[in-house]
Amino acid sequence: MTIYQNLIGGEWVGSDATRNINPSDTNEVVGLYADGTVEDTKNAIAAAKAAFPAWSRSGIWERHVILKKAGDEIMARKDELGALLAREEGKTLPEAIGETIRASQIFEFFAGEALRLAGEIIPSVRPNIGVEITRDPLGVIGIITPWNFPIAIPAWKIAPALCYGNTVVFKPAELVPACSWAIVDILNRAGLPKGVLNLVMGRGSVVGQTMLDSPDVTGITFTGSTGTGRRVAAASIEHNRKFQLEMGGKNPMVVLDDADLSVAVEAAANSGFFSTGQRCTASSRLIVTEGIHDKFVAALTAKLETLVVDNALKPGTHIGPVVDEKQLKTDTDYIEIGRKEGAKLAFGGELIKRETPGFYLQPTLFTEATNQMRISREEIFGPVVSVIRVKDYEEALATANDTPFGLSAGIATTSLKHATHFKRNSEAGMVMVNLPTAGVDFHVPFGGRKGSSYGPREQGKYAAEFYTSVKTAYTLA
Ligand code: UN1
Repeated sequence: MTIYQNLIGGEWVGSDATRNINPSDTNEVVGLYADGTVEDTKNAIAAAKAAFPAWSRSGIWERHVILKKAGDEIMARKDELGALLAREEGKTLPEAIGETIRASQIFEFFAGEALRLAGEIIPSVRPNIGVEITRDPLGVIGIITPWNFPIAIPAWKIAPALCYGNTVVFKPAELVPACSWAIVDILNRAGLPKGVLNLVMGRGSVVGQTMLDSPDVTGITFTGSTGTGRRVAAASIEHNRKFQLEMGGKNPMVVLDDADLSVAVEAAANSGFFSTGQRCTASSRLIVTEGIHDKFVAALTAKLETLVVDNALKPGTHIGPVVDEKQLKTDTDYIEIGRKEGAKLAFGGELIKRETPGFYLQPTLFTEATNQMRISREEIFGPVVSVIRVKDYEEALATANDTPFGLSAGIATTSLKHATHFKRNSEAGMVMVNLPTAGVDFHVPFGGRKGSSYGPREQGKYAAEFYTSVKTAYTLA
């Protein structure tokens, strides 16, 4: 089998490989991917540092052309890359193709942003002095990505990093190196100068740690678990380094008595269970007012009965497998915790066998949960959702906000008054009205509050806040 290597200073290197397993069919090895060492990571950082001066001064047309070419190739290969994504991560083929299209759109967006770089000219308060405000690139950006969006999250970090003139050391999650390798290969062939984008696949404890320890990494953008996020923060403070964290969620979806039942059920089923519930934007707390509670639970349960859990590549599959054995154990442990805490198991909870051996788990719905239970407070990151019954809108809003997280929040209602009040008073970074809490646009800001996020927003033109440093220059005329 071919070994997919790391890209360091424009050269493909590395041999010690790790196997990437298909969670829909654990007999299948998706590929062999290089296992980066401390030395590889140091070389990658040195290459990125050496490439920075020239790339930071490169023309905006050159950046535009490279990012556009990458976006075009990803779109042209959406079916093939989507299938690769579905094989390595386990989301369904339509979801995986959708994510690949999103990655392409992100490159197209930042190809455009490269041509729109601008600053401000402002008069000084002192006579005969002009003030210019511009944005400089940060330098070497360390990019650390999670396994649940193997192509979109790398795209939404790599594209802005390059657009604003930074160089990159990129470490994808160990479980999903295939799509990362593919987009690095695409960008490399699109004409990036040597050392501008370096790929170091491998373990967090080796590659990630070496990035954290290096004073030459001037910014780190991280999406992943809260625990690792805290380590990124602590190490970055040590180096006075800029950092951006996107961590967990325990996103609420409020369903009010006046909701359109089918809109509420569709939004809840999508947010809670699609992509196997493995999205930081997934909704795992359904906060439902008394008048609609029983009708809503009955309709959602009926909907869950129709959802097919099977091999991600099989036509007709709605929910693919859980990503790996470790995550499956976390999910089943939480199902046990929910039972012990006294929530009522209304649907699912069991492992299932399919034609191919994989990590298949039924979508699982608890009812009669309270907001104080561990299943309502801790991020599970699987297809496990709790329904919490509340009296009225006021109690629903208070319950929605009573969480250590603050990424996304939803409300299903036909009341303009409640929708408006919820948009204003939700303590989340993103609020969705009559829509799933997950599934975001590529051209507008993404991010949360409280325990979910730290630092500037990602995506859209707001991405510049992280990937650049503002400069204020005064000139005596
Ligand atoms: C989405 O819901 O469309 O890790 C994107 C995550 C998020 C991305 C969610 N950073 O799930």
